[in-house]
Amino acid sequence: MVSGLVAFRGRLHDARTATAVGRWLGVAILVCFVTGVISHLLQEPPAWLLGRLPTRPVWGYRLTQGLHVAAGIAAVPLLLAKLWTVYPRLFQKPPVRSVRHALERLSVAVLVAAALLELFLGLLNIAQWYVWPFSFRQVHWALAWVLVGALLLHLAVQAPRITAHWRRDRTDPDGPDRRALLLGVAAATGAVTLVTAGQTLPLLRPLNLLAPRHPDHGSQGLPVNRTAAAARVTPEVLRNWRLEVAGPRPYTLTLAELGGMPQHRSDLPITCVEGWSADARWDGVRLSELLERAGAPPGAAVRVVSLQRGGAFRTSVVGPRHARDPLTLLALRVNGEVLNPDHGYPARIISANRPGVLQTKWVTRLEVLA
Ligand SMILES: Nc1nc2c(c(=O)[nH]1)N[C@H]1C(S)=C(S)[C@@H](COP(=O)(O)O)O[C@H]1N2
Ligand SMILES: [Mo]
Repeated sequence: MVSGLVAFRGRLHDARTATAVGRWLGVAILVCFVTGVISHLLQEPPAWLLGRLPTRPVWGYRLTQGLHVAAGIAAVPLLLAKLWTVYPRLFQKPPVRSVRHALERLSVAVLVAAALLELFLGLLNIAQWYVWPFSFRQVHWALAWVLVGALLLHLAVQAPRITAHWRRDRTDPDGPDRRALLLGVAAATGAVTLVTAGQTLPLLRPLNLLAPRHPDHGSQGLPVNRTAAAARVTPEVLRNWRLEVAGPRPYTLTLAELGGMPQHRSDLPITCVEGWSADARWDGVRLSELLERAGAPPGAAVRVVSLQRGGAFRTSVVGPRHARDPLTLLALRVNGEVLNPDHGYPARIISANRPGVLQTKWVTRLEVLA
């Protein structure tokens, strides 16, 4: 190793430290990956899955997406610590010793680049900073597979070292330097988790200092991601609102007629993919009753169409189980008040164990799907 890097030798940069930090990072990435796959499948279920998506537990998606974002945030200090630990190896000389060595280094380069980019995109997304021209979700999804593939390759290549250093070496005990480093990394990881997890964990709410969202800041006790103004749902657009239900026996309802139907109550959280979630009390008409009235067959799915003009979340599909679930409402009220325009006045979908992006606001049309 060249002399300029001497300061980077020593046990803070050895395989034992790299293994210790690496396994925490590995756990965080694994949690992100598994929960990310779940989130992706819920948002864009393939046809075979749509009819099988579970409606319980009602807090399922809240848990998995809360974990996804918390583990992603925790991975940031872990990744930085890991890179700092292996730093001398990233700049070793000569850069390439053999074909095998070149391939190994190339896989590490892919791993580092994918990990940095994936976490960076995720952070920008939870800050709602959509500065790129591409679809966040498609890129985040594709990169996740690159990252996991490169990680598995890395684990395979490094397996002998990892197993050798998994346990503490009794002949070479952790000195105060390594203990201090690992403690510092653990403290930093714990701290960023504590000051952001309050966006989904009610217990940690008072500590929610850094998360972009505070679940109880916002009108009617809920945050708003897209306002009526942003969706161009103006008073003129709302003036002649009707609910159209298209199916074997199509019909149309005014708001007064909808309000005259039996009203039901659901206590359900909204869980945004960006990691915040909040409980709310919803009142409205059961989706299942609206569909029955249209003569929908029992296993039918429904397309929900919003008044919103354009945009990816203008429509959503409610799968058969959710369509039949007594908790799924076309909600007219939230937390005891008529929905305000930002929360989807006059009517929105609310359902259990589903991502927030599918809880379509400003609903004007339901289409029974064959
Ligand atoms: N029509 C429509 N519905 C929508 C959205 C949207 O952009 N357009 N955003 C969704 C997202 S991303 C979330 S998290 C929830 C948030 O609901 P809230 O604003 O009432 O809290 O609404 C969903 N419903
Ligand atoms: Mo969302």
